[in-house]
Amino acid sequence: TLDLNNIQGDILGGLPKKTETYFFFDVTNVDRFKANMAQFIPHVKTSAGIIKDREAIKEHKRQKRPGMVPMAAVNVSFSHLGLQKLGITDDLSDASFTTGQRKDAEVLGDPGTKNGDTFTPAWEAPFLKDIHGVIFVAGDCHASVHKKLDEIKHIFGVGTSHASISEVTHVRGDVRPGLVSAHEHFGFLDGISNPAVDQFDQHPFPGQDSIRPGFILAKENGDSRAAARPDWAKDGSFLTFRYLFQMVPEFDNFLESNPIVLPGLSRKEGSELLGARIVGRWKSGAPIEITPLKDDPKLAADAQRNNDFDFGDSLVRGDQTKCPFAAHIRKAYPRNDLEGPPLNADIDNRRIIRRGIQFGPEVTHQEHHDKKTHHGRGLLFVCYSSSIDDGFHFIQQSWANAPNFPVNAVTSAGPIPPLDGVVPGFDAIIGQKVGGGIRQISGTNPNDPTTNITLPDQDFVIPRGGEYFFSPSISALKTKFAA
Ligand code: N7H
Repeated sequence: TLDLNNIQGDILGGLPKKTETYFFFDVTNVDRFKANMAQFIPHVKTSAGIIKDREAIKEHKRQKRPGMVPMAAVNVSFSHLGLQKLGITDDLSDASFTTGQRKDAEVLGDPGTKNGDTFTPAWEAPFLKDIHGVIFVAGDCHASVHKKLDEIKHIFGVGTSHASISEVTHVRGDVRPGLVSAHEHFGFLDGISNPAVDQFDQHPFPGQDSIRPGFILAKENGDSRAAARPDWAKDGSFLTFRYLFQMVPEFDNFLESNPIVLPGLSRKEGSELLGARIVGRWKSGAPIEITPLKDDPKLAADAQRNNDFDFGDSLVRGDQTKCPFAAHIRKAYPRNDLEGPPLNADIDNRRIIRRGIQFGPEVTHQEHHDKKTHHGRGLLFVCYSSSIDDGFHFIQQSWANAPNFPVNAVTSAGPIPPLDGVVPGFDAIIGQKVGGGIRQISGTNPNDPTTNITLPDQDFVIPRGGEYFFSPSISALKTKFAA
């Protein structure tokens, strides 16, 4: 069984949060840092702690107490540069992690400039610097998080002459207000589909795939790289952080300008349908594979049904009527397109656990009127897996950015046969065009599935920073990172 007292809480379960601050730091004095870590570690929220917090929240609701349970939970994660700084030279057996995201950005397709062999992504300045680690604090409100973060900064002497770390930058995420609190900035309900992890998620929802813990946690059952990894890596997980800006008025304008024309649909409904077909779910969260032409908010709100689908044999038949092959959720997790016949491929190693949070303000009247973004907003994208190479890096490069995928996808079980005349195109949400060209997707019109639609030159999601980290177990924090 998993030792839930030894695993950081954001990985399994997720830190309960209305707001979250990511504090990126460099280690400036290794000896002092290791000494400070001994004081810091008791603050780290474990997966067992998360279960207790959930119970407290449930009890609070059951007793109909007002407001929210005051809460602030802390986790910590280190980059490859951070490990090097601390003199930890073990190879964690993940090329993306070792390379670091700044150097990986060209392969990911991030915009940037090339000077000779050197690619510099068009990121915010702090993310172009070396980052050793990130401490993140999630909580019920800004006051709880500030207070906790101040305590943590105090432990490391931040800003004083005896500091052991210095701030590189910090970013704050906030869930959106009111009725859209669980929705991301384009307006779609998020956080519906994550894999269930054996031994932790006891009661998976219908349609929620169970995976062995080793696909998320290093050196657990299922980790194909276990043998190559040092013992202390056990029960740690790689954290991918991406600072993703979303061009919301531009996205809305694209939908408004290109409504899908179908008998009986108003222009507005045609625009909503286009959005749903780009994502694979309606804004409510209802999957279009189950309800292709009309939203179904009741279905969306029902956790027993809202993830209970696969794509049937539609890929084999080349049929995009219900869900385009390039819909974001189909590109990022193709379900039985690969796992079903004829390939029966095992893609559990592509699964990630997503833990993002929104940042930035709501769209203003002015932005809506100008159809143009004036204020930065988007997603602090975070995901966990026991390999970045097999998880985030692969999904971004080989699925989202690859116009042909899943047609002609080559898996360990063989290739998918080509379909006459159908090129699925990019993932319109996160697919990046890598070196120019136009971005197209097919299958947005259910009545005319081979017609391509061309996406605007400017992507709707723009990466402006990021890094790859490793979130060690509590015992590893004590033995390798503290003195
Ligand atoms: Fe995505 N969106 O609003 O369109 N994502 N995503 N994502 N995403 C999902 O099923 C979104 C991003 C995955 O299991 C939903 O929980 C946005 C990256 C995966 O069926 C919505 C951004 C990567 C899934 C969005 C963004 C992924 C998924 C449906 C960036 C990895 C699960 C809600 C700003 C490379 C698929 C849900 C499944 C779902 C959106 C980023 C991957 C609405 C706006 C970078 C694996």
